[in-house]
Amino acid sequence: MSPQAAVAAGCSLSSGFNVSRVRGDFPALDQLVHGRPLVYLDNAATTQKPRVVLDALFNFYTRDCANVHRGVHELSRRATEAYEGARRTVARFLNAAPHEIVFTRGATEAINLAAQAFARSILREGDEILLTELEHHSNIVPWQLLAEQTGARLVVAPINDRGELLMEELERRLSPRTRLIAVAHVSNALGTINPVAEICRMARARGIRVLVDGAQAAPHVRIDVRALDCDFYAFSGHKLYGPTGIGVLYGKAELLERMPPYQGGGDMIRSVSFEKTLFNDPPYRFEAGTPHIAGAIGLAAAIEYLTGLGLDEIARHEYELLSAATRALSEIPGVRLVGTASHKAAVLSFVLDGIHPHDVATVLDHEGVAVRAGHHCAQPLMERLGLPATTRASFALYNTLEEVEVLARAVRRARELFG
Ligand code: C6P
Repeated sequence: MSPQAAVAAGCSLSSGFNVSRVRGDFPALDQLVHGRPLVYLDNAATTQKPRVVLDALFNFYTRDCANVHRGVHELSRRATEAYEGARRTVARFLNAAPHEIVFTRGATEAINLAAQAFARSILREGDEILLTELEHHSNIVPWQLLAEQTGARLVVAPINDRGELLMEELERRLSPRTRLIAVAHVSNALGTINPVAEICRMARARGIRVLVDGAQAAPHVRIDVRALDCDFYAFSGHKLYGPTGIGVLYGKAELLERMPPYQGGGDMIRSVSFEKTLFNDPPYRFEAGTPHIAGAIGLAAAIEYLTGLGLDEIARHEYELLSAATRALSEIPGVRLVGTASHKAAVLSFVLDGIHPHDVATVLDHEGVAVRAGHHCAQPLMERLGLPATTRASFALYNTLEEVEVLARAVRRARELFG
């Protein structure tokens, strides 16, 4: 197929990925916003949902709605089978075992769970937790709370001006008191893909535990927790085309087994008396109360959808979008790209000379283009970069090269209006 024919057929040039067909799977994309076709480029905040996910939720609530692990009746059996099937799907997606998969409300709760149920018991006064300058607040504040509770202290590894981790500096900050490294796999504000495998290797050699915040990696990067050899891996379903309110904490089995519960309640126990409670095995020990059953089922449908399309095909398509958007915005006078790491996933942050990022985002919204402006819940990073905020376009598998052109036109329009 010629490049022109590929574009006409809705195929991404390098990958043969049929984006027109894919877009048909996402009902929300087919709408006008302020009279213009929606160009949804706020995917790092949350993604739109394919029909298979909506159907999975609908089917659960219309046919199989029951609580899990409790009833002997048919609907409860079906709900339990679907919920535990979802756990197996997530385990395959991460190359983990099902009993290493804890369902949480999202990446934030997953990190809090690891902090309170694991790290709290290994930290002593004066111990160190190593973070990086590009972390999301969800991978800073839980560790700060824990530091206050235990007397541990936070140590921060720096980045360069392109938004890349300075690995020698990171290594220099590892001390005999470092107990844990908590690092983003992909930066939400810059798109930098961090060398987490290398970080895990460094940590392993020193007996340091590693938690990887995979909230922005899971939709874009193939994840293999065994190959990474991380101790914990956290992500959210809603950034991965799944429902909100569901997320995952992967933890190595040997660690989960040693960990005390995070919360108390039903389903996380083996037996309860007023004198003593015996706790259930992992992962149930960490899932107190009725879980988000429909959410887990919807997440599994999203993962099956993604893997059906092909994770490598998706990555190629998104790389093409990011490259085209990087070129298009670089050509606009007054645009400065923020985050130019050599290894990036589908995020493009930028500032426009003399125009506040919120004003840029407002003009873009009027053109039908949804982006995020602000500090992106990464205030220490913004401070490091000397910026109050950026405008951020973030891409997903259903975005097109035509949408990249609409984005670039809308940015030019913002410049005309405010410049
Ligand atoms: N980032 C963004 O617009 P939750 O809210 O639990 O689903 O995910 C938290 C989180 C953790 N780590 C990273 C790297 C993230 O990007 C996020 C969420 C969104 O960038 C909302 S602030």
